[in-house]
Amino acid sequence: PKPNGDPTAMLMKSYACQRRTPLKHYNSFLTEALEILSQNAEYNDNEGRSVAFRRAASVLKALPRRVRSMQDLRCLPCLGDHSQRVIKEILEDGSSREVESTRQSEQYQAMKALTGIFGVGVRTADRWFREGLRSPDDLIRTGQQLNREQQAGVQYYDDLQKPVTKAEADVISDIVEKAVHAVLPGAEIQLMGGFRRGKEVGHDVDFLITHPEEGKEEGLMPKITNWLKEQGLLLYQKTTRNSYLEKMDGPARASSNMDRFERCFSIFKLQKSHQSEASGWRAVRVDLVVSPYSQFAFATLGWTGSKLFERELRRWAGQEKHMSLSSHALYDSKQNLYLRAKTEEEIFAYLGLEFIPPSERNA
Ligand code: TTP
Ligand code: MN
Ligand code: MN
Ligand code: MN
Repeated sequence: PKPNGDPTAMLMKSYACQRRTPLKHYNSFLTEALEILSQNAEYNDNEGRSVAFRRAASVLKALPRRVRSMQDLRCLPCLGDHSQRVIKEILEDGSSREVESTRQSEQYQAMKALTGIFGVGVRTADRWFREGLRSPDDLIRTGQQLNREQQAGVQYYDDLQKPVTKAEADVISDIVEKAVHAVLPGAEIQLMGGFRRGKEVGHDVDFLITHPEEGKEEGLMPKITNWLKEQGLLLYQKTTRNSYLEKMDGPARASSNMDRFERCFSIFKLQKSHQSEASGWRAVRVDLVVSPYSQFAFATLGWTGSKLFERELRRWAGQEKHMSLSSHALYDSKQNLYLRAKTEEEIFAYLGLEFIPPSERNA
């Protein structure tokens, strides 16, 4: 066969933001393995390695069929030696020794349990691991100093481990809509994150809030959280003020993935619909973000994910277009100006990318 005879190989673009990645795909048996190695690299503070495995997994998610032999991988981008070795072993033996020993390792399991606590990042988890701690129970038992966020994380650990269903997300959407409209009529609320990409479950529920009259959204978050508190719907909340100033934060900092919107990391008390269940409610993680109307398209793009898709968009903007993309703005370094956009479609167009709908951003 001709070297370029495989249409799959020819069509596979190297940036995830150039490809369509559906939620359901044909290669979970490989991508789950690569993502364990990615996760483990992250636990070991090796970001480069972590991203490399994640990019390799993402390429396989975009394939239109199951990989059956190494031949199927010819000409595919982003598959380094290490990823190929892992794939080869799985294809030949059914599993990879490196992946299985990682999965079983004490460090991987402890880091997974500890970073699984709301408010605990890799650095804190790693410090605890080196002190001999392995689980939330160990933290309680040894009386570890915890901040307010981590205390809530430990307190609601079991609930927050359980996936949030789409049905639960819809109930939360109704509550958030009611709260927002009670304090600011005319405000617009959009479901973001994994649920916007069509996921059936998530680890939290994400919302973006704005108002068509610029300025009306200022100081909105405390009003929303107060309303929710009065209704007894909040178990925990921490609000951070908007700290974005275009002149100071624009081009220089725009490539950072942390945005500067007014936001609230919270835990909702969600009443269960079936009273037969053992307890009448469960805890659910909810992220609320408020954006000025003029930045809404950028915020929408930035908060839809997936995380790899976002990372690849920013990399594409910087490396291929000399632009700087954030959840606030798109800055063109060649023309020295900010590019205004009202829709996600316009942003893709500025970036010279084909529009990818949210359901195909599951990179
Ligand atoms: P997440 O809620 O962390 O991820 P998710 O919704 O894709 O997946 P899950 O179902 O597990 O909840 O983040 C949602 C999006 O928000 C993600 O694309 C990145 C973006 N985001 C920011 O822009 N800034 C931030 O500080 C965080 C935490 C997320
Ligand atoms: Mn290697
Ligand atoms: Mn989410
Ligand atoms: Mn979130």
